[in-house]
Amino acid sequence: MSVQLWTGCSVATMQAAAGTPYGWVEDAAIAVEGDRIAWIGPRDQMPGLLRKGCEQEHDCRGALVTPGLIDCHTHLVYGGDRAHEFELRLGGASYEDISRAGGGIASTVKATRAASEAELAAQSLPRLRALMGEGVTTIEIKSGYGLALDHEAKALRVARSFAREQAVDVRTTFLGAHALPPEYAGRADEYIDDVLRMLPALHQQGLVDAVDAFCERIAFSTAQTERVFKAAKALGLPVKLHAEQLSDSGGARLAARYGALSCDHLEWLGEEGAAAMARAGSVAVLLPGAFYFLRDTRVPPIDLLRKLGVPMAVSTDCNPGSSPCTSPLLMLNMACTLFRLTPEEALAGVTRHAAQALGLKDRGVLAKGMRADFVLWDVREPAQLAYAMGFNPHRQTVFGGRPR
Ligand code: DI6
Ligand code: FE
Repeated sequence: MSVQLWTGCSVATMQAAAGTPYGWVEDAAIAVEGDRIAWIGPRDQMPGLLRKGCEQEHDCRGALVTPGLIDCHTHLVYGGDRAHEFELRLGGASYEDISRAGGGIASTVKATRAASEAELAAQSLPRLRALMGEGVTTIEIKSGYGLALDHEAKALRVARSFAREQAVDVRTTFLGAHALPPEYAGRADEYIDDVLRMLPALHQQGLVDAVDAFCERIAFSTAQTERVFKAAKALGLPVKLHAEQLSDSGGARLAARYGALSCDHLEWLGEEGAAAMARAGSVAVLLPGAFYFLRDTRVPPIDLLRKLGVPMAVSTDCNPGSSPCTSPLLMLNMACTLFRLTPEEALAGVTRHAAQALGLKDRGVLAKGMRADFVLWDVREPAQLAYAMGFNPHRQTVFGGRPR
């Protein structure tokens, strides 16, 4: 047995069952064997056998340790940027105005299609590196800016390549039903036919972990979304949904019927939708960056979600149009400031509940048998992670038991 020991730290294990805020362990020891946690707890309670098998001891010198952060909703792989549209919006145009005038997602589709696979990787990698620099160890990346088989495949391959080349785990989501590509203008149902052809082809290439759609008046109807969900279910793939971002379209209720892993955005979520999510066990993924960047004023129904026991995740939504954000720490702050989450809820949102939103049972909390993905921070208490704005106290990330 070869054990790596990490000591001299306090740990926010984020275990709900621990019965302490943040699953807190003072003066902790973490024993790592291979890519798993072999033991974690107060140092003076560690079994002697583990100390004997210890190959190397790392002194964390008073660091706070949390689970590796999980960014469970991103559109990180895209070409170009939309700084010009940012200027237009500052001049008075709305996100929906720009979208209807052929800008918005469509302009990113153009840039993404024009980029070669290598160019797309080169443009996207700095964003991933920024997220990793704030402790991200697992990231979900959606397609949805290719909107044609070859370009969707290209983007998903780029996303998958990051898992091989960087010390990070990547889950890929097919978001073919993100927007109507220009060549299908006025023919949304025919485009959905195309999405239903793309999905099995991409799945066969091993590029799809889950299926998402944008259910909204500027995107796809519930009927169109349901066709995509049916196809996903037929392939045994889990679904999730961009739901009730700009209006209450009934997306959450539909997604819940298909046992969605998560419903995301949710500014316009009503009682019925929330109740359906609670029954289905779907996670509410909150995206305060998009809320902030679009200067939204309608806050997701946080009290209702709390009352119904719907787990809340928090994510960057990293994308060029509504949340050009590569900072999970800033999202913690905004989740607290804008949505009134507690710092503990916010941190659970990028750890335990983010893992649940991706259907991953081996991470998100620090406990025996879990993946040894954790972060050393130069702060004393976890609330400091949500409190500061634009300050990064990240010291080191351990990914699969190895310092990154
Ligand atoms: N909702 C969003 O906020 C992003 N996609 C979506 O379905 C925005 C994507 C973009 O504007 O490029
Ligand atoms: Fe999104």
